[in-house]
Amino acid sequence: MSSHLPILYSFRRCPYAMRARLALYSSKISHEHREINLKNKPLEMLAISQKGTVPVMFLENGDLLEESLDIMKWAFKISNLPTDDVQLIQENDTTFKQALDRYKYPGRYAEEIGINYQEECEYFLQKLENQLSPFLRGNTISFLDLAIFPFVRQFSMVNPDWFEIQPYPHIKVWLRSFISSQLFEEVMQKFLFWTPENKPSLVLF
Ligand SMILES: N[C@@H](CCC(=O)N[C@@H](CS)C(=O)NCC(=O)O)C(=O)O
Repeated sequence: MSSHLPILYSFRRCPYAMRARLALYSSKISHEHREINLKNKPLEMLAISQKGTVPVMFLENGDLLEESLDIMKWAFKISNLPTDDVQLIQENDTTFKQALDRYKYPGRYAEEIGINYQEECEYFLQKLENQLSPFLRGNTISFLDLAIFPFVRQFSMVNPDWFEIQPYPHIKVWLRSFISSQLFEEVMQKFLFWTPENKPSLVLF
């Protein structure tokens, strides 16, 4: 069964999928949500997007958005909100994300000997701490906040007791304001894994 809405293939805890959903929900874009099992990806998704990562968004006109930032930009364009393509997002997606994966999963990567990945992550956190006022672009939540927040949340959850006593007052307020928001609650709602037989899960605005 299918709807006539854009289709989002997503995974609840994936930070890339989370940023895409944050943009879709804050832009109030109705869509069909397809929750996937990363260990058993549906053939329907792999047939349209061979690279096999989420999020993937399949538009009504047949276009495909295979990068989370492209989904965000598409959503923001529709709702006439300004997008952002700054160095900070690039840094988040490269050096910070690499260090975060190694901090989160010690022993999984070969090159980690002698490197303190928590400290590596903190170079980036310090930049955010200095820029937050109270959001990354001033008084209102912007594209930049939505793009980066899920990754910093992940960092804060690796060792929450340690994080709680670190001197990042602005980041902590920023994280709390997101985590306690209605937007975040909506974006984190739970869906069963999608199957073609079941009724589609529609997110309607
Ligand atoms: N550059 C991609 C990265 C997406 C990505 O790596 N997503 C992860 C989940 S968080 C994934 O789908 N990995 C494939 C897998 O685990 O098989 C984007 O921004 O959308």
